[in-house]
Amino acid sequence: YKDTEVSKFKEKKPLASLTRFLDSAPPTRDFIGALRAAHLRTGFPGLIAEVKKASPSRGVLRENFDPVEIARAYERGGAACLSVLTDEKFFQGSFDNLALIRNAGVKCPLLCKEFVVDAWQIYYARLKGADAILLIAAVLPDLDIKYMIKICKMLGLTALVEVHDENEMDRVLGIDGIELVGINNRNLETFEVDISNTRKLLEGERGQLIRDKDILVVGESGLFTPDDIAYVQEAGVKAVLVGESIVKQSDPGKGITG
Ligand code: IGP
Repeated sequence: YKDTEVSKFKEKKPLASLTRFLDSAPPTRDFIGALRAAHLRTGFPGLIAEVKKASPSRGVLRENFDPVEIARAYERGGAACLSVLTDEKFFQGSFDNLALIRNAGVKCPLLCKEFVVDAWQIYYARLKGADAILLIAAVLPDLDIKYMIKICKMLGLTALVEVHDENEMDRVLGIDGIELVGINNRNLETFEVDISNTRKLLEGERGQLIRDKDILVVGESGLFTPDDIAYVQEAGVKAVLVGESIVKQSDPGKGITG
C-alpha cells in the first residue's frame, strides 16, 4: 500500500479537501439492487463480470487489454455489475481503469477490486467512480471491517465482504450492517480453486442465518461452465463473480452468453 497511487495522493491532499470534493461527486449506483434485479429477471445468479488483465496464479490473461472495450462488451453481454481490478502489483490493474470505465458512461455499477488496508483507499475508490468496494476478511480485523463499513455507508458505497473459510464467515456474520458477502473459492495460500467451498460455507445454520439476515451471497472464483454456475446457485448464491473464463474470450460479451 505504501508505494501505491493512493498513498501518493494521500500525501498531497488533506482529507478535508477530499471530503469536500466527494460531497459534489456524482451519486453511486445501487450495486446490490442491480444484482437482485438480474436474478429476478433471469432466474440465474446476477453476474459481476471482472475486468482483469493478469493474476498472480495465471499470469497475463489477455494481451490486447482495453478496459473500456471489455467493460462495454460485458455490459452488452448482460452483466449486472462489473468488477475492476485496481491493484497494480499483482493484477496489473489501476484506478485509472476504474475512472475510464466510469467516465465512458458504462451503466453497470462498478466494484473496486483493491486490497484495502487503509480507509483512504475507500475514499479514493469513491473519487475514481466506484459504486462498491471489496473488504477481505482474511486481511482485516473485525474492528477495521466495522469501521470501514461505516465509511462505505457514509460515502454511499456498497461493501462486498469476502470470506474464504468457516471462521471468516462466522466473524462476518457477527458484524452488523453487512448486506453483501462474497465466498472466495480460491485458497489464498495455495491459489487452488474448489467451488465446493461455496456449498460448504452455506450449509446448515450459517445458511439459515444468512437467509434470516437477508444477506446477498456472491460465489467467487473458479467458475467456468454453466454447470459450475448451477452448482453454486444450488448452494444458495444469488450472484457470481467471474473473471478468467470470460476475460480470455476474443469477445468477452459472447463469453457471458456462450
Ligand atoms: C474472479 P476467476 O477465477 O473467475 O478469475 O475469479 C474473482 O473471484 C477473483 O479475481 C478474486 C480476487 C479476489 C482477486 C476474488 N477475490 C481478491 C483479487 C483480490
